[in-house]
Amino acid sequence: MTMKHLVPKTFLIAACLSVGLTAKAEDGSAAWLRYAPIANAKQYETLPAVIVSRGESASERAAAEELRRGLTSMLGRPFTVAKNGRGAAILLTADAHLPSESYRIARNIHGLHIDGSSPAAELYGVFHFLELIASQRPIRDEKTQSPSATIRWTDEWDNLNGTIERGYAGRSIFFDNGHVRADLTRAGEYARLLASVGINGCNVNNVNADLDTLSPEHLREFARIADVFRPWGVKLALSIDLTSPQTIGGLDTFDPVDPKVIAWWQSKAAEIYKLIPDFAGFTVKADSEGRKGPSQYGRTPADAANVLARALKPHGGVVLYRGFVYNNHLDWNDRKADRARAGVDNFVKNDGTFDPNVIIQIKEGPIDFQAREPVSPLFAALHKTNVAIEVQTAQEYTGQQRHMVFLPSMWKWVLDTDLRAPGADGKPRATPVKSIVTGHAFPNADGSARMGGFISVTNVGLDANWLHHPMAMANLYGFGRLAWNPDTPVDEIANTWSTMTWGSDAAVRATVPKMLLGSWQVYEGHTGPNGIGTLTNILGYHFGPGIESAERNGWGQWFRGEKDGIGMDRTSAGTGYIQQYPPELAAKYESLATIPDDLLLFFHHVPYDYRLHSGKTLVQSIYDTHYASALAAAEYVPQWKSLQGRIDPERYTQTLHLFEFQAGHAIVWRDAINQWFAKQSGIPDAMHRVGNDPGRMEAEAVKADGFTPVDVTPWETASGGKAMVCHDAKGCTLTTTVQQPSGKYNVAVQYYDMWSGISRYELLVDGKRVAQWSADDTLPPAQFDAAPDGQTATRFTAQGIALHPGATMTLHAMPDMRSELEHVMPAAEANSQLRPRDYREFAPVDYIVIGPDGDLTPQ
Ligand code: GCV
Repeated sequence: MTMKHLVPKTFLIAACLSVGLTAKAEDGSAAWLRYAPIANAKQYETLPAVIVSRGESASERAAAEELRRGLTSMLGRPFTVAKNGRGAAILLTADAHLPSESYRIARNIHGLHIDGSSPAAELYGVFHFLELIASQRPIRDEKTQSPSATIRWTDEWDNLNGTIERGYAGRSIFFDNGHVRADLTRAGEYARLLASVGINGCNVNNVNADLDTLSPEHLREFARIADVFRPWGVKLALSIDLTSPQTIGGLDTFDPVDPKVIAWWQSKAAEIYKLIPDFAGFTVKADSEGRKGPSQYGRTPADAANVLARALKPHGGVVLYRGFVYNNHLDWNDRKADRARAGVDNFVKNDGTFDPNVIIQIKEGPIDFQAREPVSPLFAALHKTNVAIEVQTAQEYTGQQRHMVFLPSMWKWVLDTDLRAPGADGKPRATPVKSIVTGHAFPNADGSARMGGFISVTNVGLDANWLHHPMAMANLYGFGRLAWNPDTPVDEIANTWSTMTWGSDAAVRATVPKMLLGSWQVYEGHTGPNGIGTLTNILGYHFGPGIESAERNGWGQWFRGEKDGIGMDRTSAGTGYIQQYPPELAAKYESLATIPDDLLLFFHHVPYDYRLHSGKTLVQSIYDTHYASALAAAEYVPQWKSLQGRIDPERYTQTLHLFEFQAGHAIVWRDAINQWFAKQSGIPDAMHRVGNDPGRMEAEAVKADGFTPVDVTPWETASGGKAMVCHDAKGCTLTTTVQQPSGKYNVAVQYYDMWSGISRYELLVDGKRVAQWSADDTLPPAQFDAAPDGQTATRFTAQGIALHPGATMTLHAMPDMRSELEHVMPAAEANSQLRPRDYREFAPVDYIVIGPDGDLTPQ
């Protein structure tokens, strides 16, 4: 008798009903605004069913409609919107006495008031109220809520051709084929999401701006985006190229102090504001990574920023001038050269010369969104200049939305880092980054807070769920929450986001936030240990391991892994970078006695057997951390599986596949880094794990038919440095004889899945097929030709395969031999400047591993 026959029928009906209620198919597009029915709606039964809003503006109408929609859906009873009302009601009102962008929620005998200082603030109040209901919190009078800073923007690196630089979730929601899309529905929905977490600006085009961004034709099109943003209180901003007066204006110069250039910017600003009266402003990337800038004329960043600022000022606009100015042709042989120094070196001399509507937009760390870097010293170096922090929700260096990495944990660490900048008396005082970017640490001369803020490079795409990995949306949500209030605890962000996104089932609530909250450290643990920066392929697309790509070139992301030791010496004896921090913090970083283990290699060059504060040697700590973190990543799979049936199947399955991918890729990272350190240091793993992988059979070592060996570059991204590839259109096989005792095993195949081509694989035991799969892109879109390496390495695991000693196990692989012409070129490429690629994929295989629990254990 099966279990099913033992279960009472009534129980089955109830179970089906409850699953049916909570688990309907979803595509993730609703993000955290799902408004799922809540379990205990009764607690809100006294909430009046009439929403009274007298406001006429589009934002006030949007606020009232949002409230109606959310409450009706969550509480399961009808709510209506009225212009006037008798009796108890929820009243949405404008209250000009409240501070700018602020709202207040209060109850009185007439019902409930949500008051906002502006229509957008009413929206913020409504979204906050809906969040309280979604998380089933009590409704109380709340004190006035105000944002921490004026600038709360996302930057999207979208190109007019519809591609997105460092975008990992499909093509642009704004642009296609050189124009603004005809259908801007998604852009409007995005603005609604942004408003729900208090974001008030969105820069829609790449900071590497198309040169004709400011042409009259494009400006008219951008105005349509501003129109769909407007009801949600989100203002449009644009990235511009400083050469515009020359490239599209036809002038013979773009020298910012030239009167013709000044006049050009003034007239361009007037043209923009005619079309977009609430235009937010410009973002500028100049003198950086090939973008031209004021240095061409011997002018300063302030000269350039101010000419724009003065053109925008009469209309109320601002200039976000990026602090990301550095030389990417540094001399690797110069031990004093240091990219990290660039921010302070380039900007501190201009402190106090920027206009009041200029804000310097500073990346959180001195390099470039690495898994961990110290905070940028530029935050503490500008005392008379507005500054904002730039973080990256797009996970360029942190797993590209194929790994779960909850970035609010990192951002909170950054925002809470106390730079200990001296006060007027010269003594160190509390100056955490959050106090600087909110304008309080270095106020204006009259004591008022400087303009400051928060920018997130977000890069949402046309994928239904915006960022591809459902868990990545926690980062966008968390960014908004921290920008509104940088004191928001990260566990509160994780809990609320999880409940709104995945529902209030107790097991889900107990599991998801826990997974999120440890995930940054897990990722850091198997990718970039001890402050080394990045070990990803910096010359490619920044995803998988490619350790030495950071060395011996002009990009300056060096970690100087040498025979005697590893790490950048940034002490006074080295590049002197540490001295850019205020003295108290500089002293802490300068001394080996006080430098934290997790930043050691960013600041110091130490031997591989250097003893950390943890008591372990550096190299042993690296080995251990990589095994522990890969194991932690692997555990996401069973943790997530424990939630099956408690989450709608569509999002459950998509997320499961991503966790399975992450588990495999964490092993790629672990082995690449550990093998590299073992070779480089010559110090073996005290626990004999590195290079000793029980159950692993190298593809090049088993019986091969048709396959031929290839060297993989870099060597550490293949087990043994080699893989097998199949150039035979009929297919190739690898055959091995099982040695393991009889039992059920997970069998994992480590292979390479290029963006181009779809190879097919089959696993057979004693001639019977036990699994089959296609190599059809779990990976983020490649921006360069793909090859077998750390970006494309992935694995498939066949679970619970019955094996016995002497059984014949065969891997049969069919390469994709179609030529470029036979493939339909993806639109992304047809529109881009990318090189034509080789579409063939020769079914590359690295190794096969048989284990009692396959890829879920450290091998
Ligand atoms: C938009 C890094 C990225 C670039 C990006 C640049 C920037 O270098 O890899 O894609 O360019 O940062 O922030 O300007």
